[in-house]
Amino acid sequence: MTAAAVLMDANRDLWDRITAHPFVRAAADGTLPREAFDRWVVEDHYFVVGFRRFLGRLLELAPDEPARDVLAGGLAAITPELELFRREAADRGLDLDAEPCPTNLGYTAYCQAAPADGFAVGLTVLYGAEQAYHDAWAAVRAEAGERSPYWAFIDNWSGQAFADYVTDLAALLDRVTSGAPDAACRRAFSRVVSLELRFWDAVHAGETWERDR
Ligand code: MP5
Repeated sequence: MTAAAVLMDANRDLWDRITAHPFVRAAADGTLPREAFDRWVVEDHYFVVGFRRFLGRLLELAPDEPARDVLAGGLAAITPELELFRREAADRGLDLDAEPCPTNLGYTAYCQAAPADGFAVGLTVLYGAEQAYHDAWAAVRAEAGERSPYWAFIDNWSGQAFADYVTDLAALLDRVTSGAPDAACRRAFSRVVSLELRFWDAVHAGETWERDR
C-alpha cells in the first residue's frame, strides 16, 4: 500500500462526508444560496493567502530538487488562483479583508505551523488539503457543467493539471515516508481531514465569532 492509501483508508468515513457535504452537493446541483458562495470566496481567499506562505516554508525544507520541482509547481499555480478570487470578489462586491471565521483561522494557522514538525508532516498536511479539495470539486464537476457559475473554480481543482499535481504530491509523500507514514504524519492527516470537513461546515453555516456568554 502507498502512504496516501494508508492515510486515506484510516480516514475513509470522514473523507466521504467531505465529498458528500451539503455545501458541495448544493454547489453541484445549483441550489447553493448566493450568500453561501460569497462566504466561501472570502474565507477560501484567506486560506489560500496563508497556504501560499505555508508552501513557501515547505519549499525551503524540501530535501532535494525533485521535491522542490513539485512544490514550486504548486506555488506557481497560486498566483493565478488568487487572481481568480480577487476578480470574483470584485464582481460580487465582497470585502476580502473581512475577518476569517474561527475554524478557518485555526485551519490556516495549523497549516502554517506544520512545517515546524518537519518536512514529512508538512507534506502530509499539503497532500491532505490538496487531495481533499480535488475530491470535493471533482464531486461538484461530476454533476455541474461548464455553464455552472462556479466553473472557473471547479476546473481549477478538478482539472487535469491539478490532478497531476496531487498525484505527484502522493508519490513524493510515499518516497519521503518510505510508504509507511509515522504516527506524527498519521495524526497530521487526520487533523487535516477533520479541519476540511469543519471548514465546509463553517462556510455552509456562516460561522462567526459571536457566541453565547
Ligand atoms: C485548499 C483550499 C486547496 N483552497 N481551501 C481549503 C479549505 N482546502 C484546500 O489549496 P490550494 O492552494 O487552493 O490548491
